[in-house]
Amino acid sequence: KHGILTRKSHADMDGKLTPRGRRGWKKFYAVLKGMILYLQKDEYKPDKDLSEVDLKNAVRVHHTLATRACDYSKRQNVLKLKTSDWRVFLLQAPSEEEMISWIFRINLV
Ligand code: I3P
Repeated sequence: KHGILTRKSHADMDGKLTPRGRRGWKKFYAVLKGMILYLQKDEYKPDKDLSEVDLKNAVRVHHTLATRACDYSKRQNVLKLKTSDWRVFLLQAPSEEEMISWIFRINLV
């Protein structure tokens, strides 16, 4: 599965809140492949190698819980990812349908 997702980092690897200055929203081209959600700067190209930044932004979604971000109301169609290493991300999808589809697919991994 792939598509546009806009990400906000809420908590870091240690479970501590992401500090100010790194809490902004950023748009990515997301690709879910196997157990990894790649958040890429540019559109998916099958033959192109991932950049170092793309690899750094990739999230292992094994044992990651995706839910609708019910407690976040500033934006629409936002899902919440809680990873097995205690990171928390908010991801905004372009539509409710897309948000539900991402939640479903991530929780299947
Ligand atoms: C953050 C940025 C986010 C905002 C966040 C700010 O600043 O303005 O858009 O979240 O508020 O800290 P920075 O880019 O300097 O990290 P919202 O869009 O959800 O308001 P927060 O600290 O209350 O999460």
